Amino acid sequence: MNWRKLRTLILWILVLCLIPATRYYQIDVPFLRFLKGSHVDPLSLHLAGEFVENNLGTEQNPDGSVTVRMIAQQYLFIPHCLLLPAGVPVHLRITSADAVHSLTFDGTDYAVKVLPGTISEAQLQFARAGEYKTTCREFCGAGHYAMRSALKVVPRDQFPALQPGERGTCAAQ
Ligand SMILES: [Cu+2]
Repeated sequence: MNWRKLRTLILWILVLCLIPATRYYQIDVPFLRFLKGSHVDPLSLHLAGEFVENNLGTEQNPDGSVTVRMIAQQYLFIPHCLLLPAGVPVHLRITSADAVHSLTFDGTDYAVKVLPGTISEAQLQFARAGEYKTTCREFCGAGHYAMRSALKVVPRDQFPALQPGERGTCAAQ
């Protein structure tokens, strides 16, 4: 092989490596999730499994952190108003019942892409108490512009002590 051919070959390898590198967050993460087995059936979310209605909302963990389970669907986030304590780690688990959505909290940099069939996980933390608007930032259909919910962050000592099976939403306050 002469130098010219080798140069072309190396260039092609570099170009081919660039494609997955720039698309990593679109391709590899859902694919890895699929391999890990964290997929759910979007059609039976409300009927059985982790995302049934009485399991949605904020769960207190023994170590002081909280786990939040949510569903994004056209055109709302469930629970519609989320209640969280300030300054504790939040493990978010969210899935979609239909289209691709993106969960964002106004005033923060958090953005979680939500896809039907897989569970999106994210680690969040809200340092200050206050109300944040929860907006969908991925066009998901005709009612997308109205897909807004609320997040209420309260000081740690004002967050209600939940029983093991109990889930916190704004109604719990
Ligand atoms: Cu949307």
